[in-house]
Amino acid sequence: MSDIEQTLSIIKPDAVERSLEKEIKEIFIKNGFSIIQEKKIQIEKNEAEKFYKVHETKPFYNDLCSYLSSGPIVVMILEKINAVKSNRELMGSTNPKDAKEGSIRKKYGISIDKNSVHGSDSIENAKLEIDFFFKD
Ligand code: 3AN
Repeated sequence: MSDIEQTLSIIKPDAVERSLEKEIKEIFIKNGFSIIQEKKIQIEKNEAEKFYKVHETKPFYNDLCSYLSSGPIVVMILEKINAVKSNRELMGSTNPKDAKEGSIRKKYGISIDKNSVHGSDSIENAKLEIDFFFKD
């Protein structure tokens, strides 16, 4: 049995800057996702640090947080059966060079850091990430 799930997606600054927001949303919709909520925001670096806390020991943490807070982003709650896994497949590998043909990162990603989209990596993290951006 498969469950309807929600996952958090972010269209990152590199993609918003290149006006890819509409195209990327269309890809989600064509692939069966419903966009339940969305907002365009710019976050402060300290908020990015909280969001990416799991990566705080990584060498790229500081640059990653600076980048996510460097410009507007679009955060969305996506819903679909098996949304978490389905979104990870649709996004492709973290490094666009390794991402499979037809994936969002293959098509739009510039580099491992400017990889155009974020997607939750587990059901638990999806819940935490949705709360992070959408709990009032
Ligand atoms: P994903 O976004 O595919 O789940 P994670 O969770 O391993 O990948 O990494 C979070 C983010 O950190 C990635 N989206 C990417 O922007 C950045 N990142 C991951 N690995 C590297 C790296 N080796 N160098 C620079 N940035 C990285």
